[in-house]
Amino acid sequence: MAENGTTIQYQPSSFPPYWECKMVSNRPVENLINGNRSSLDWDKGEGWEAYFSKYIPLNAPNYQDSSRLISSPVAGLIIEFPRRFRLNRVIVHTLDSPQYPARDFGVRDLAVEYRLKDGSEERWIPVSSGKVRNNKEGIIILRFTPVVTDAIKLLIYDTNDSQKIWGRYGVWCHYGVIRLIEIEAYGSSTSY
Ligand SMILES: [Ca+2]
Repeated sequence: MAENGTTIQYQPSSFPPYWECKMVSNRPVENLINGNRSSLDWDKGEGWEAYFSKYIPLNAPNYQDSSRLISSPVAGLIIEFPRRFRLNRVIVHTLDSPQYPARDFGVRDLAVEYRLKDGSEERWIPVSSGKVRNNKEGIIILRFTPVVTDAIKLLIYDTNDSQKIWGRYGVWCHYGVIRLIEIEAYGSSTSY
């Protein structure tokens, strides 16, 4: 997608102010739109890898409720197109190879939203059937009712390697690694 003017950026998740989240990535996020879908190139630097760790501190309201820790995404990836397109399919390639199988190293829970511009306002709207839970596959195909938009957002909620523990200081901790190879969007080639 990159060659036609499409861009991608990482967006830190907006958590309640009493949460803490850290993200570390050493690979360019542009690897997700470079046209290379091969997990076999992972050790050559292909793909995007981001370490996340998320905490609910002890002084947060209802800090014992661990379900809240995974009900908010750890990362958003915004893909902006040079024009508006009618889209009905997003394909996400997560790391999946004999050495790094998706069931152990891939993303597990994710969702797709599209940008709706209404005058000067813009909102992110979930696409229909745009959520995936407990994924173990390397290729994740999301089909949805067509939308006309100039941007989509992929939200990552959880990964297959993640841990959720009751930490020694009495805080819930959720940590893991996002490993993706490529993100593709399809629909009509007509501009709107
Ligand atoms: Ca790629």
